[in-house]
This record gives sequence, structure tokens and C-alpha cells, in this order.
Amino acid sequence: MARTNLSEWLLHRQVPPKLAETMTSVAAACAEIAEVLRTAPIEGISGVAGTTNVQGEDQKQLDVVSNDIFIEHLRPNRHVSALVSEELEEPLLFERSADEGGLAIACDPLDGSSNLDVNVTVGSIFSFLEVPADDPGAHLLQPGTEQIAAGYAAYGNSTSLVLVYQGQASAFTLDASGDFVLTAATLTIPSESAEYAINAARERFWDEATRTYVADSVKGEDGPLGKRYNMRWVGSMVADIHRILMRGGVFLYPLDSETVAKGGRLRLLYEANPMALIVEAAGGRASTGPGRLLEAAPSSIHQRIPVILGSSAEVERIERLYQQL
Ligand code: P6P
Repeated sequence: MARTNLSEWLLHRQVPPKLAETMTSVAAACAEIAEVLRTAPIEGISGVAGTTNVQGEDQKQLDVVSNDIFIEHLRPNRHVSALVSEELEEPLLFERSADEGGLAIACDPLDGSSNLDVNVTVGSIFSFLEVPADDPGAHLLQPGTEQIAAGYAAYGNSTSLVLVYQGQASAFTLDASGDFVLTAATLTIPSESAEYAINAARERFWDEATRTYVADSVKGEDGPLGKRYNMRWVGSMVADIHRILMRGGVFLYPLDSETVAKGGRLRLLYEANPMALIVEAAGGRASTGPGRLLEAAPSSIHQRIPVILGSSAEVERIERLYQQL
């Protein structure tokens, strides 16, 4: 099979040079993170950093290292005006001359890092926004529909890179030479599925819609949904979403009685929005429960949001429950 690499894909998709160069910078950061993760336990850097991030969560050393790698690759890129990161309380603004800048990246440099010390897939999630080069910091709170591209890297058995641009999501795999090789030109999520991903230990906090959906799924063939369901929960969003992109399913981190005060568990700008853009491009559906996720208006760069996304028929089923209950 003729091999297409990331550079050839960017040309083929006619991605504008500024964005193409920036997607290349992010891909290079992900390739470097993959390399660091591969031997992290030997280097003794899989543990906690002894610091907490803006969310008050213990930072892993690799959270900080991954964030630094993103900065190292984006600072020299003259098109990038700003970086929003889960690991940075405030946006990082880069000094650019009058004819430079115009792009911002919102990222979670290393998502799922609580899985690092048990060698479970983790990932980097990123979103590309256009911002005025002369005042980038004032224009970062854009709804997900405004993203000009998005993607994630999944550091698993192999390193996958998924990118979405103009309504088409593609997947690449990192080869031994450090090049990303196209392995799926167009990702499509089956509209029907029988696999849901939720942290079932949170049942006591769930709202009625979530409780009803999961209870109906557990009833299997004899229940109202008339088919046998399976459950998966990796505890790493990138791993769960990648599985859904590859074979369908639905991912739920809904608003519940414990997370309602914070607006949800997952972050809007750099976890939910990029994943929602990818899922919708693949024919899936992305919801907050009551509404379309990509239309949520951010109020702060670290805002949290409920996330229900994946196979369209399953997400629609859940949305109908939110309307009824
Ligand atoms: P819980 C990882 O910390 C993360 O942000 C996502 O990657 C993952 O889906 C979720 O949190 C796991 O949450 O409550 O099951 O630990």
C-alpha cells in the first residue's frame, strides 16, 4: 500500500500553510512525548511532581514534561500567538511581530496521566483556534464550532495521531523513523453500537437520564433497548474515545450531583471541544445531555462541561431521556 505521511496529507487536504506548519509542530511535540513515555519508568519520571495544577490535581512529572515539550515546539512557530494548557493557570502569549501570529492552541498535554504508572494508554488532546494576532488573549473563549482543526495523540501499543480538518477526521501511526503514516484516511463512527463507557462507581451521583440509560443497557436483550450491551471504562479519555472512533460506542461523563458545582468533570476548551469536533466529523454526535456540545459558550479557559459523545443513535437516545425526564 502506498504510504502517505502527515506532510503529504496536509498538502492533499490543502490545509493552509500557517495551520499546516502548526499541526506539524503539534505532531512533532506528540512524537517527542511518545518517546519520553516509552522509557519513563526507567528514568524514574512516572511519579508525581509534588505540585498541583490549576484544577488542584496532583501533577505528574510527565504532565509538566509534556507541557514543556508543547511549549518548546510552539514557541519557535511564528504563527502561534497563544497556548492554553491544562497545566498553565493563564494562557501563555508569545511575542510576535506585526505580520506573524494568528493561531492559538488549547491543549491537555498529557490526559489520563493517573494511568502512567500502570502503563495504560494516555494521550495529548489539542484544539486549533484563529485569534487576532494583535490581541490573542482576549479571543480564546470560542465555542467549539469555531475550531479550525483539532486532534489527539494516543500513546498506546502504537502511537496514533487523529486529526480533523474541514469535517474529515483521519488517523496516523508513528513509525520507527518518527514519521506519522496515514492509517485511516476517513474515520467513521457506526451510528448504532452496544458499548458504553462510564465510571459506574459514580452511580449514586447520576441524574435520572444517565441512570435510566445505563439501567436499560444493563437489562440487555430483554430490556427496552432489545440488545446486549458491553461496558468499557479505561479512565483515560483518549483511550476511550479512540476505541469509539475505531468501533463505535458512547462515552459518558455527565453532570452529576458531585460535579454540578464545577460544571462537570472534563474541560471544555481542550478536552471536550476537540473530541466533539472529531466525533461529529466521523458522523457521531457530541452532547452535554441537554444540548450540542460544540455550541457551549466558554466562560473561562478551564471551564468544565458534561460530555456525552459517540455513536449518533446512542447519543440521541440519551438526549431524548434528558428531554423526557
Ligand atoms: P474518573 C483523566 O483524569 C480524565 O480527565 C479523563 O481522561 C478520563 O476520562 C476521566 O478523567 C476519568 O475520570 O472519575 O473515572 O477518574
